[in-house]
Amino acid sequence: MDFRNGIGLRPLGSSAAEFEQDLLSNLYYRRGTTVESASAQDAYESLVLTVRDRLAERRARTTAAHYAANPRWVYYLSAEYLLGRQLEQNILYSGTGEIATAAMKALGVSPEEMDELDIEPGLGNGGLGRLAACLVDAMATLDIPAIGYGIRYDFGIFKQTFVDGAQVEKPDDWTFQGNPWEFPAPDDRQTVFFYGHTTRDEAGRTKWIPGEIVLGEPSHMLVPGYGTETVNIVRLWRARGSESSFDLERFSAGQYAEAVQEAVRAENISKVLYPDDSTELGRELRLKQQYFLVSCSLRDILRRFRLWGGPLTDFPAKSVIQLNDTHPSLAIPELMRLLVDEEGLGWDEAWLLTQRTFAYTCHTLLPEALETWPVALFERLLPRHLEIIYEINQRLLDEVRSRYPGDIDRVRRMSLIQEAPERRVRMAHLAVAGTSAVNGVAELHSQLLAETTLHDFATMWPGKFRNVTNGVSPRRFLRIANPALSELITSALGDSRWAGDLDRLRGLERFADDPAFLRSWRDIKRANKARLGLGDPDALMDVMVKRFHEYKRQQLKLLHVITQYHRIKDNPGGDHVPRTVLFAGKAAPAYHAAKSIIRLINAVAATIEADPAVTPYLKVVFPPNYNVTLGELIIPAADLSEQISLAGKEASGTGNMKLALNGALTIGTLDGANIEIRERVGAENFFLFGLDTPAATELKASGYHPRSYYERDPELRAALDAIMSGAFGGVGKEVAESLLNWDEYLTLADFRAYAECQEAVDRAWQDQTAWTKASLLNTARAGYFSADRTVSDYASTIWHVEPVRVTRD
Ligand code: NBX
Repeated sequence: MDFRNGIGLRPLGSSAAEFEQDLLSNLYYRRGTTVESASAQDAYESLVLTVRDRLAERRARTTAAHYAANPRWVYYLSAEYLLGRQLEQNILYSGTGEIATAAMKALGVSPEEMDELDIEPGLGNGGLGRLAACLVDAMATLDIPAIGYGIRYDFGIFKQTFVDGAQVEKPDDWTFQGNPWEFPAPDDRQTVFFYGHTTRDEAGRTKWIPGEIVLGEPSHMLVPGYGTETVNIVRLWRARGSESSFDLERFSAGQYAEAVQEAVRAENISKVLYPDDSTELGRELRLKQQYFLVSCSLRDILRRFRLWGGPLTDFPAKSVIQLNDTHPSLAIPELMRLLVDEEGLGWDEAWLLTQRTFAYTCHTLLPEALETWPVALFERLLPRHLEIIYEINQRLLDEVRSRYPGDIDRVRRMSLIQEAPERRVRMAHLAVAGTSAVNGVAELHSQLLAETTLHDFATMWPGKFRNVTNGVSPRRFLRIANPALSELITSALGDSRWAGDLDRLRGLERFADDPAFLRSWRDIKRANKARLGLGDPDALMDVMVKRFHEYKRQQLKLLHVITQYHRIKDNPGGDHVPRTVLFAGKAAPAYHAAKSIIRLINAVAATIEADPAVTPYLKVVFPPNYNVTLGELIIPAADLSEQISLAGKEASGTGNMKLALNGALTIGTLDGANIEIRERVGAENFFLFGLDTPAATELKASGYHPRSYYERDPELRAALDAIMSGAFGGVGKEVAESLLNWDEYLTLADFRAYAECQEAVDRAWQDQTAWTKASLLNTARAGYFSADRTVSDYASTIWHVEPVRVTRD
């Protein structure tokens, strides 16, 4: 027996009988129950273990191959991962579909029942978190040696419920039943420092004397590649108090709360995922979270580097660390601290190694979304990091001064420290300074970053700036979410290789004028609408799914819904195209304007529902708690994809890609990746409207008066008047007032163009053959938006990494 190189493993069986046998073993030996007394949860967990074991075997071989290759690794640092349910994906990736189904049948449980018990880890807010999940999936699929690092929050993104139409948040205790997908690795725990002060030791090195010490305990989930043997991992850190954090003396004295307060304080660090930055709550804890992630992950990365030996100067040759936005950007001063204070390297050498190791992805253009932290907070929580940041800044600004002598304003603008109204650290500037590549997430976004938000840096270091357009997992969002369409595509193309090579969808274009094929295509869309079960499957399913934010302009869609409602009321016998308008998404708990829009949508939906003259033509639905699982049900059912953000505001969007891939036609502005989608699917298969970025900028600069649009446009006026006069249960007046008086995102300016474009949608819908052809062409030409392409772009232009093939034996 050879225990090394994974060769000592006895391969798990691939027959149905062997799978059933293993399932029973897991039921008996791991769950400690029997077939007779097994609950559905027992069956589910045994099934998970049986599938997981097959991936764990691949994981062992992957590790062996990686050890042998000693490759350059990709470390993806992200505060968020929205992984979605694991069971169905892992059955697909492990190739156990048929045998697992047979075993479930033998056990008397159904796949649907098992999927229901498979809880989605909601460890993210929205696009950024889901992108992280799509990218780690694609890295494994492309055989790239990679680890995703993140935080194992006890509570994920809140559960959204509606009470009288208003969003009410409930905690998401996602591990209440445990998490059978996870491998705890307590022996790899790390120690994390907070607070305290710095001193110098005898050798003149800086030492950080902490005021609080917390443990980080990792566990990992498997990330298999599709159509390959590679299984990577995401490693998630959970905070714990140290052994001495429990105060036995106090406990014995009956001071129960005091006895555990230190442990509670430590564990609070990974207690809950923060909603996006529209909330002011818990700022200190949030910064603690970020440093906790960074400190644990960097120590783990260095531990791994040392497994192979080699001088620290080789570190960048063996590791590239991708920062998913600025949330993990403390990794830059932390690596400097480790190299200079702990490893004794000189500053200049450490700085070159650091810059060569890191790359930074920016996901926003909104200035208010660029993270800054009060200097005073830094000074208390991370005193050594503040010193390091000052040193980085000093050297950065020296470079600026020598490149642009006398340009004091440029120095002020580029500083890592914002001076007024309060001294704050600018994390995006830190991230640009400390990395060798900075990328936006769609062409327009990358261009605007270099022209506006990060213009001074792009001028000084033009070579650092790149674009990597986002992509989505074709497995999760087509193969798994849309099984009927997948089967049709597979039978049309002759095989299922498209799921690992999405450009193959191009082959569908041959069927664009094939009436029988188009009929099947349309039947599947109809069946997907019926499966979703919200509204008439023959109505046009008009879908807007995304986080609620004023820049995304759900309010624009709502004004159009109200206009439609008025048109139907005014002309009850008219030739109206029946539509189901579906909204889904969450608002940050403290983002009151977004919550008002949600409440108003629900009120409008109720008013319409109560009006029998209108219901045959118009229905508004708003299923609560949009998440990856619900997205997988909604996206395949969509006919129309709403991507109507104000041009220049949405970094990319990824829902837009998922919807196009599932054959929805887009109605959208020239924003984010919409532009690239339109270029690829063809302008004739895309409904374009609205101001472009230069026009929007100009309109704002020349003085925007939303009220003038209200005064000039009778339908717009009627919609806003209806809200103001209380037509929707008195709800939403603040929404209308904000639009009339401020309208930061030019909703009213784009209203007429949007309404006219929607008329073009209605006309197009009348010709079902032409519509279906456009739907098919959207799918056929969306291959570019595969996360596999995104990862291969990162690999060739930023990471410079090579795949490592994992063999079967
Ligand atoms: O990242 C999103 C962008 O808005 C999308 O345009 C883009 O497609 C997507 C992936 O690149 N950003 C995003 O989801 N941000 C957050 O969720 C977020 C979370 C925490 C926070 C700030 C933003 N503090």
